[in-house]
Amino acid sequence: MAEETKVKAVKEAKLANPLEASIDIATQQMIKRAQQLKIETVFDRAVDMKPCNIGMQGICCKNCAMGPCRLPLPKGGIEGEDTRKGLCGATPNTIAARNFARMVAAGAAAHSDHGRGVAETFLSVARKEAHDYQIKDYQKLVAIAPHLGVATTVEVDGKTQDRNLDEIALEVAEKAMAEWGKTEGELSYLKRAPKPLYEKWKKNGVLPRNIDREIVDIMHRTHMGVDQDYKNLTKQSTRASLADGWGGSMLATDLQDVMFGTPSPVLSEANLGVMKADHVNVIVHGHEPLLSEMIVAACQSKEMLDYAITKGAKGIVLSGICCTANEILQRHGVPQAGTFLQQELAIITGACDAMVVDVQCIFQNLANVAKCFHTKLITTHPMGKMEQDNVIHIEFDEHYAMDDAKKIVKMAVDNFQNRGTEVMIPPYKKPQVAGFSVESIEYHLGGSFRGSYYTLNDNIINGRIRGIAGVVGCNNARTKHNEQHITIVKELIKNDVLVLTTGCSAIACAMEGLLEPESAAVFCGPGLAEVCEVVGIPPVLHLGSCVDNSRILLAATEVVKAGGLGKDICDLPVAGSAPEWMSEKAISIGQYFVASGVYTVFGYSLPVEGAPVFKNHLYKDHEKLYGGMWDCEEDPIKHAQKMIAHIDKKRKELGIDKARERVLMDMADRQAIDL
Ligand code: NFS
Repeated sequence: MAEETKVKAVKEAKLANPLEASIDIATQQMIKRAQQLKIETVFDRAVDMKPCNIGMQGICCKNCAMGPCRLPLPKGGIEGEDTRKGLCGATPNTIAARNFARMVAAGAAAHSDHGRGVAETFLSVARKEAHDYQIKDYQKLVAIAPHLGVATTVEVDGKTQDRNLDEIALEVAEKAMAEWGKTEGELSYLKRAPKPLYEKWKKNGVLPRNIDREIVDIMHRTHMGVDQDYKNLTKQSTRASLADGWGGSMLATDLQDVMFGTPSPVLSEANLGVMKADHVNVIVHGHEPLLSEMIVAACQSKEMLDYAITKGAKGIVLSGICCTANEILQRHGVPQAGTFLQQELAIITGACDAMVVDVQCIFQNLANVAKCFHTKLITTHPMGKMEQDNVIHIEFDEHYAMDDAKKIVKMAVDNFQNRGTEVMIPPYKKPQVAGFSVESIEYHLGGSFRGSYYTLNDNIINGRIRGIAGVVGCNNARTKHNEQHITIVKELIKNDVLVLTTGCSAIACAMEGLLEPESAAVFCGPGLAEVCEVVGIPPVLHLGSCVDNSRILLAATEVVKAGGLGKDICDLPVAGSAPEWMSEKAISIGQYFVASGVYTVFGYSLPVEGAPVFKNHLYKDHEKLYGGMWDCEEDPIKHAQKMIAHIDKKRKELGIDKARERVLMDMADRQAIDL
């Protein structure tokens, strides 16, 4: 293309309307700022390029070179027999189920490979080869050991004694590593699920054998000419997703807790306004906390702080984007600069001296944006490099973790003096209380004497808390940034539904002030407001990153164990939601929530619309198989109301719907309820 035409094409590209792109004022201001500086962002690209309608419906097959075969639904729907087929004869159901399975495989691989990295580092720690890390939470180590078949006591002279902790750590590390590739048996953590759920998985033939195998299995069976039965394909999607939720993700969470500490409530802040113009700003973005844990320590070290002062800065502000942000927020109270869709905007402030990225959810366009400023963009993972020449690669090695972290922070400090005059940090941020975990919920909601889930269950039974919702997942530039998350969460808490949140949804809630305990009085129904005020918690509990969705599975299991609300997760008045999902990881999460018995509603659109029979399998048949099922609803109020309707259906089945009508019960009321 001639240079002139090229420039014209760029000029004619449509620009996003900031007010339509986001509900967040800091984001709106920065989109405007980017447009003034003629820097293109994802928001502009989203108005300039529309998604492919056939791909969106899930019915484009590009698994062989006879295609891509595209099987759009005829206008007005199918009348009579559905005769659509690809060159090989693949039906829309086969194609959509194959595409769905590949999304599950990619999502499970991303979470589980993250988990593998953590397990490898943990093994180095247990072998005393990675000196910058230690075991911080021995209590958790001892708690998870039996689930991996590791004994925590030994018999000496006929007496039972506690086993040496170093020995336990080493065996836990080895057993954990084996989960990715063991040749026999099934994943060890599956038995942590309620027994009826485990039995359902067994009956349906979906107990994962090992983590890697279930992912490879999907890649094989979705190759041209293998599995051509949407039900059989989806069965394998379930198996691989369970290997993620109850395998790779759960191991990642557990081992991170053991090494870096199990989260407990912390006070922090969220949104771009956490950056400071007179400080060195380091932003970590991505997913794996191995390096970012070290960067936290390096940024807080006297050596680096003194160094920053010699360079004319008042200090160092570390903040995070995406799930890395959630990891270091939960354990250290490090503030969050923003969600997935704000990554380019953080650089456009002109005050980001270094952005350090590892894997997942990182825009390649960050490199183009960084070129317009002084920002050093540093990739750190052997798997995550960028082709642009302004990107610096510093490969992280867990054996020299602190050295690597200091090198990176020093680079940011040295870069402080290179800032241009174009600094604009939007002055918006909100305080938040984050840092919840299965353990800290038990402590907070269980009361100081009991430390259990009984009090939570009591409050659900007596109707003060109508139910529990997990609201999780991404931003998607095809929806208004944060609008769905916030509208849905507000509607849920208004109706006395306690919300557990992770991922970018949690950051969105924090930016809106919903993670402040004070928000209970403003936004909650009377029952939930009362519980939150008495206990001193926000109505939206931040449980961490997306791999920490495993915490939601275990919290639900604890609720089952505490009694009075049925025998399985599918009996509970709970529902799940990913309002603005975009990543393949979200599909894997959705599938393991559904297969664990949770009614799960996605926003935006699911790639199943072009294959109605397959869609019906996910939305209806799954309820019979696992007790949970998929749904999709774009309208946020209807979305929340569908979740509430499901919660009410479960309350009715449990016979506690009457309690809700009265909400506050006396002793006689309680005795009248036959559970
Ligand atoms: Ni989850 Fe976390 Fe955010 Fe979505 Fe990406 S950061 S792992 S995938 S975008 S929630």
